[in-house]
Amino acid sequence: MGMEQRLIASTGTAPRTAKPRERRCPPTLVQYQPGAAHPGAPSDAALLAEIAYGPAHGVDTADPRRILIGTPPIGTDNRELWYLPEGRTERGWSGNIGFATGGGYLLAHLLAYEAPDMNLAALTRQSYHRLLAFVRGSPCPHLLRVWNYVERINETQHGMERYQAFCKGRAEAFADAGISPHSFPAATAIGSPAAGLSVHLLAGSRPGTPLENPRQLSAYRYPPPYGPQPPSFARAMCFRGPRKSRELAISGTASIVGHVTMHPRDLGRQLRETIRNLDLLGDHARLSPRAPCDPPLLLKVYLRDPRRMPEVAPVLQAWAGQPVQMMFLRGDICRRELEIEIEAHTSTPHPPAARLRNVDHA
Ligand code: 3EB
Repeated sequence: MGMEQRLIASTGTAPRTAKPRERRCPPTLVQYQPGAAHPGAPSDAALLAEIAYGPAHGVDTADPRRILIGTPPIGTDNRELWYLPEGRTERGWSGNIGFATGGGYLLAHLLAYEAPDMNLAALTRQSYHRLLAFVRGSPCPHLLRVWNYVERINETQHGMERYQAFCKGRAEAFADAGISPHSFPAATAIGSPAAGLSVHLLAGSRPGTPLENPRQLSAYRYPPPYGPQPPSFARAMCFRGPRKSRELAISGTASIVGHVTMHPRDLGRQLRETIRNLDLLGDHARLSPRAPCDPPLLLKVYLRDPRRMPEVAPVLQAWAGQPVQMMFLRGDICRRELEIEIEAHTSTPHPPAARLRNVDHA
């Protein structure tokens, strides 16, 4: 985390503190920063979003860039900052959709509640209809990454798990919008006791390249036992970041091989299986093994049981190497037997790391 603060300092007006051997990498599109959300509005014009995590979902009507997600932090507070190194964001509200956009990216979000005449499937379909229409009508019509937070995701209702109802509504909205599985975004879907359905997304002016994991069946091909409609997401999305960096957004990844849950309720083994899945996705896109000058790897870890965090952190730290920014959140994974889900993000500067390594070794 210290590293990324230095990076920001080195591009701003602050005095240069770089030591001779320190690497210079450009500021990244997204970063995790320890600490609670600022009480006031962020002053930075280039900030796309400031996402904080706490006991409930929330939005800030005064500043649509600020959202609160109801998956509480484990250990330290963390904020997630989406940031354009150059340029200004425009922002506003369109109905219940809050948005900020700039430099070819769009961050949009929505928080909606079930009602007597609107069950979770219907609410999800309606919410996605609105979000997809808004994205399609914007200068950034290509979905890259979506986060979904679903109230009581593991409960059964109307003979269906609520996660399945969510998947049904989402799949119907994608079908209605004419979005085929080959254009599905990377995604996370996590449960919490927090009231409401919270969806936030990143979209771009240019499409990304979705990636699948050869070790896992594509989620959109999961067979019927998992629900009437399979989940609508890609395992990862590769896209151009600011200053031509290469961004890799890896979806929530769990201990699933093929379509089968491995090591039910065994956190230690699930962690290792999840790492194998992350490794394989990373191999595709050179996430792992990591070159010495690769930019920070961001890991967001959702745990069903927050007390297990001390077992998980050192394993991930050892696997990832330095530098890594880790955020631990308390959340319910969409299959009851799953204890852990991990999402990741990396940014590789342009020109590629090879040139930066030469500088380092000079
Ligand atoms: C899985 O691999 C685990 O429904 O959007 C991970 C990431 C999972 C995203 C989603 C679900 C979703 O099936 C669950």
